[in-house]
Amino acid sequence: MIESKDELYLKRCLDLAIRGKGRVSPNPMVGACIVESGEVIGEGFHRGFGMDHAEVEAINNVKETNRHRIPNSTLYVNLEPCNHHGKTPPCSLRIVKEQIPKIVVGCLDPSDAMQGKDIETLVKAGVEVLFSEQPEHYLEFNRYFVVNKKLQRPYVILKVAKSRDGFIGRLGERIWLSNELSSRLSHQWRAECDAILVGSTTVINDDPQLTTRLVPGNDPIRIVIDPNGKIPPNARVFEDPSKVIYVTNSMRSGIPDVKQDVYVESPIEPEIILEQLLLDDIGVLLVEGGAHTLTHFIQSGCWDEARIIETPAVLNSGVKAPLINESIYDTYMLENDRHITLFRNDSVTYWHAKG
Ligand code: AOF
Ligand code: ZN
Repeated sequence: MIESKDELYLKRCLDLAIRGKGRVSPNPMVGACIVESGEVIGEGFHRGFGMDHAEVEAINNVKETNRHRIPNSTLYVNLEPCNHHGKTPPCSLRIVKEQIPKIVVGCLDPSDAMQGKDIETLVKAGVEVLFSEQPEHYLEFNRYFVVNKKLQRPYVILKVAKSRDGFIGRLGERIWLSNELSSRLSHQWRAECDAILVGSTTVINDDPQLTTRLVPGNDPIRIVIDPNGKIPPNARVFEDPSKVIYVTNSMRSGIPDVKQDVYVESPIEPEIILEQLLLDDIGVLLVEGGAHTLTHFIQSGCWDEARIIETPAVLNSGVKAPLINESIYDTYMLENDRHITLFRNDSVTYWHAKG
């Protein structure tokens, strides 16, 4: 039977796992700890896409003087250990080889192909396997990964900055709604994603760079949707060395010849673009606008989270912010005057716990 101390060690796994945030996608964030006689003798987490899995890191981190304790220990891990040869060998084999007698798991792997199958191998090898009583908590923690596996598309976050009276800007004018702090928050959101997507009107109107220059972290891939090939070749999104994916359904000359750029001729349907992006290992995507692009994603149902920054500015006229018809998930203030509201798309939720 699972005891409350077991759930505490599983929570510890999440504290470890979160250290991989922004580095492991489209893989899950996973942490593991090994406990013997009430003492943690090894801990580890998945550090980056393609790197060792958490269980292997935890085993490798057990000190030489403690290795003899491994065959009496319990291994805790927030996700079902894998049983396949992917970028790394199966963790289940290593667990059996190390003669770990018992494991406690936060949740099953959400992939249809794997769910529970990996555990079977361990059970057959005589390993005792216990499960958390709150698997939804661990699924929620890895909700990006769950969406990737269940829907075969990236986890989609919509970002909207709007004026107090509900406008996101005016056509033909570059209106600055952010202040220093909210810009930094937006850059932080970017850094936690694999890619940022904008439509052609945003590029023509605002000429954004779409980098994370205000915070430490990786620059995500920039994705530009330009159905009719209207973006000028000297737009700033093409300047930076990080990769640009340019999606159009009308190939034309005049687009800048930057080596890292990938040109995709595709129907401009969110479902089709997203399916392709996951194949390119983009597990989490930030859609930054403008109104047309955001509305397209909202109408297709292909979104998971929306983050709205409401600023004190009053514009009186302009492009209306898109409507999100979901209940508010969370809300907080940034300084005294920026209201942040978070929405979740309940129709694509496979779990019900709040993270
Ligand atoms: C991780 N990290 O700590 C665990 C994972 O291609 P691979 O070999 O890295 O395998 C990735 C899959 O392994 C992943 O989709 C998930 O099903 C499983 N468990 N993955 O990246 C980990 N434990
Ligand atoms: Zn593994």
